[in-house]
Amino acid sequence: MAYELFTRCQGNPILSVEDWPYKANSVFNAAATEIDGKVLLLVRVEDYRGISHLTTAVSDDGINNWKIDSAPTLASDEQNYPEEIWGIEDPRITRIDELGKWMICYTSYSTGGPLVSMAETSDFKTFSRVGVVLPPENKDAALFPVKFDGRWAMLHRPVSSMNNLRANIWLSFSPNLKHWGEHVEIIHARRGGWWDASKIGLCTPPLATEQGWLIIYHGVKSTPSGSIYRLGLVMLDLDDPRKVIRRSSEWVFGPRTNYERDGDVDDVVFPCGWVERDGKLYMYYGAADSCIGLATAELKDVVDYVMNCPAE
Ligand code: BMA
Repeated sequence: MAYELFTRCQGNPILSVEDWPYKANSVFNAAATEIDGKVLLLVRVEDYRGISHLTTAVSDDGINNWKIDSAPTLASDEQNYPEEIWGIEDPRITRIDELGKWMICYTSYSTGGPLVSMAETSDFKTFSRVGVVLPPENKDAALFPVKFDGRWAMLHRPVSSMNNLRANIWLSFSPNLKHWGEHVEIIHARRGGWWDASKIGLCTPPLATEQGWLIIYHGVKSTPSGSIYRLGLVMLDLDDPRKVIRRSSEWVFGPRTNYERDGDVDDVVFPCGWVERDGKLYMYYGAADSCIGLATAELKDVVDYVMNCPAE
């Protein structure tokens, strides 16, 4: 029997190009947050040039009746930010109460490869760019919502040419959200036949729980017919997120349905955001780089699951 911690929404995929108010090839890998009691997704939209931009979709219940911006909400500004020349992708949103705004980490597709850019907003209508915060090749970045010993912290995923491009998750610190240092590698891709042996990367931004910072990461397995993107859980220490407390041995969510197995890139589930409402986690994920699915779980069950996993 297939057992999964998360339950797919019956209406999946909850968003696809058929819902889009303007011409688009695919909509996927959406960041998520709450604003004015509604769920807001910042969706990666790929146009017919193959270039991505970001567009908001807002819903009262986070499931139905999405109000989608009629034009791109945040698109490349290659005049002022040349690193965005081939598009902006895969955003992660962090609400920072101390600053009274949201910070967005996203991938800019530059001529030198993917890199990490950051922008801020207080309404998801106007945005102000911080610019490039980490050079290529790097992606899958998200901020913590609080400071640690007076400095901000960000998870991200640089790629090294060592070991067949195996890629691991790093943590860095900053006094001002712009200049980053104290880099430390904290979560490693496994080896051999493991589901997360090829590459790993952060998916959802860290969520504070009593037991620690909960994150979902993706693990890639290379197979003769292509890569499979699946999801695992990690708990980081609440006071010192450099410490990994727990990590799931098994994947907790993977491509299973038609819309996850078959698309522009087959066999991909890729969440960039989640929200917690009344103890329930709503995980929004890109499916096969083509549409957006929703899967839910009780936060308590997810925390219990990961706390029963082996210590790292
Ligand atoms: C990753 C990212 C994601 C994408 C995934 C599968 O490297 O680029 O945007 O969903 O590959 O194609």
